[in-house]
Amino acid sequence: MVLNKIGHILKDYNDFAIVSHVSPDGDSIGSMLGLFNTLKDFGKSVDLFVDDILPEKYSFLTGFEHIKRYNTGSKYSCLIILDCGDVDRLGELKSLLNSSDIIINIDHHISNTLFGDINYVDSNASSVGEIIYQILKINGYNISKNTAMCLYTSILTDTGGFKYSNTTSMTFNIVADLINTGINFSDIYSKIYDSRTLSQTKLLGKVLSTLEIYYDNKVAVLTMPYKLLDECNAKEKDADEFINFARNIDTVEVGVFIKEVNDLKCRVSLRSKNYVDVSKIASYFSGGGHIRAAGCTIEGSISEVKNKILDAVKTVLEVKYNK
Ligand SMILES: [Mn+2]
Repeated sequence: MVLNKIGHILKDYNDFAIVSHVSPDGDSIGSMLGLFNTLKDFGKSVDLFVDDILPEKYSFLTGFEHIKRYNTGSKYSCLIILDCGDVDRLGELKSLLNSSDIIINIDHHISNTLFGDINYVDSNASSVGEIIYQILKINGYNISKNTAMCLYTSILTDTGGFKYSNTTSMTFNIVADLINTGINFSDIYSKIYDSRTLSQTKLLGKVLSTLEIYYDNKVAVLTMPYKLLDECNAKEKDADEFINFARNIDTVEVGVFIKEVNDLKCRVSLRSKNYVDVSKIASYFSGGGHIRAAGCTIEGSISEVKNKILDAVKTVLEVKYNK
């Protein structure tokens, strides 16, 4: 069985590199560090890589400070790739593929291209954290409190706080076991979800003040002129979650967030609640995504882009309005 095979490699090999995707999230960071902490307890040499800036809110996890962005040409006996559907998700760290004896690919994306020498892809797992838990359990590893914090973070974030449909009874069984190690799960929750930097909070205030409502209160639009980022000393990433404030308005079906990239184009995020397929709207503008969450880039000033996207949303809403 693949999980045992992976277990043997974890025991037999001595030097590892663990790498995950660009735009790191709670699952990629949590699963990397969960595995890292366990291997370190067994005296293994483990290097960690992510080709991106890391979200600070995960810095409370043990080992976070060891995650490096660049590989300076080291060789590894075993390269473990987590939460990546394909090798392009590694960014520049794709170079690591040629610097190890064996590649283990562990993932939960159904689209995984099985690029490893050993592949374990479980699309029923809520998160890679859940898979790492199973690998450790099946192979007789004791799960320490540090590892449990990391795996809990993985599962918590990839299930959206246990609210997405990928949450199963297995998820809760695993979480129960992790909680039994004595982790402070409410503290982890508030570190991840109840924490915002001052710059982010200032930016949120300015973005919320741009709120506009259309089509019988079914569509909410937020905009972010790029000058706001300088004014608030914030980065575009700081605004990632702001679209939820548009979508979460009780009467709203479609939330739109228009981020000005420069004078010539804007990035648009779309979220829907119950019945609108926003991926259709995004693909009309050569973007993509899922039914309830999608995005695209549209040429034009904020007001031009707003008009274009509102026209498209109107068509999909299939209701007659006189502007
Ligand atoms: Mn994941």
